[in-house]
Amino acid sequence: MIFVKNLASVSDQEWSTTEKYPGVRWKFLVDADFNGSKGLSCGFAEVLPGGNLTLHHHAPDEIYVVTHGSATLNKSGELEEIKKGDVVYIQGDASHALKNDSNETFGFYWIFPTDRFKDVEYLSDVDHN
Ligand code: 7BC
Ligand code: NI
Repeated sequence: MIFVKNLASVSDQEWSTTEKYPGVRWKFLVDADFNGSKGLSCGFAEVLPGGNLTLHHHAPDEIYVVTHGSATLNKSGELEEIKKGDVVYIQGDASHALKNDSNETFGFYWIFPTDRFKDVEYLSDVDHN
C-alpha cells in the first residue's frame, strides 16, 4: 500500500482536542484507524499562541518535524527553543512538553512507530516550569 496525504486531503476531518492540552489541536494523516496503514503513524498538530502541550511521556519513541513557528521544548526539565525546520527525537518514556509563548501558531508533524495514535498511552508528568 502506498498513499499520499496532506492537510487539504483531510480538510473534512475535525480537529481533535483535549482539556489536558489547552490551545493544542491535531489531525491524523497516516493512521491504521483512518487508512489501514501499519508500522508507523503520523499526524499534524498546532500549538496556538499561549497553548501548552503539557509535560507527558509515553513508551513509544517519537519524532517531531516542525513546519511553522517557534515554541519552547521541555526536554525532561531542560528548556530549548525550537523553530520551523527543526526535527526532534524523543526517546520512549522521556518526559517532554511544548509551550508556545509567541504570537504565531506553532505547527509540527509527529511520527510514532505504532499502527495508530490510539496505541500510544499518554502519561502526565508534573510540570515545574
Ligand atoms: O499533538 C499531540 C496531541 C496529543 O501529540 C503529539 C505530540 C506528542 O508529544 O506526543
Ligand atoms: Ni509526546
